Amino acid sequence: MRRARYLVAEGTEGVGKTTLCDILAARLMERGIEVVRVREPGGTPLGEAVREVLLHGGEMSDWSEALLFAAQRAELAERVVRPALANGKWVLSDRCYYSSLAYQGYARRLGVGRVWSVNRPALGETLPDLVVWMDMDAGAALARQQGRDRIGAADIAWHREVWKGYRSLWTSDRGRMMRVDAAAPTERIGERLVSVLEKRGWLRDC
Ligand code: Z5A
Repeated sequence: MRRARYLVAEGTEGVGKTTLCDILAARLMERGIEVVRVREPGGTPLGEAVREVLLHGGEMSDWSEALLFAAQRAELAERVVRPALANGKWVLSDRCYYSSLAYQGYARRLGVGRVWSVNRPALGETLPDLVVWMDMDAGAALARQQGRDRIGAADIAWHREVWKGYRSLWTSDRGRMMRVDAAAPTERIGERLVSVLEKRGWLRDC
């Protein structure tokens, strides 16, 4: 039996995470793999309510923000991700705790280690097999995006700090994290990813 995998697209706003998840989901389903799509923040009734507060509510302290992200993630892990993987379904996620490490830990300067420590307990062993960092100039990525949420409305200098956060995570975590050039054509990014999954033997039906 092929083992179910938990794959995540990460990066600054507008880099193409949702588009990549769409392509990957289609490629996996063509191979008969059952896929569950999720997004963070969100993916559960509680998570969607928290998303509304986080992205469209009023101002809040940086730690309130970090803990709300952690809370919606705990709910998603418990109610959706773990059960899906246990049932042999692959999980494709638009963002995960790496966003909290880059946005809250690094760019908001709460500390990557401290933000990780409030996320870790609720996740247990439910950690992604692969985190695809879609790397692109933060300004060019923002220009692809139409609307801005409360967090995305920050200035470009802050989005560049988020990008530095991702780069720093990638530099120290080449095991779980893979970098792709998000400025490349979407189909090419999808093909590269499928070929990585093939090389790792994850698509083999044994
Ligand atoms: N946040 C946080 O602070 N801490 C956390 O722990 C978490 C999140 C989980 C969530 O927003 C906000 O919360 C986000 C981070 C913060 N705020 N900011 N910044 P979100 O995840 O819902 O939204 P987003 O990531 O900011 O944007 P998005 O809508 O998800 O964008 P995307 O998925 O990366 O891009 P897309 O929708 O696939 O593509 C954007 C456009 O570019 C679209 O028109 C595509 O057709 C086009 N596109 C995509 N790929 C390409 C390529 N390769 N070439 C050309 N054009 C392309």
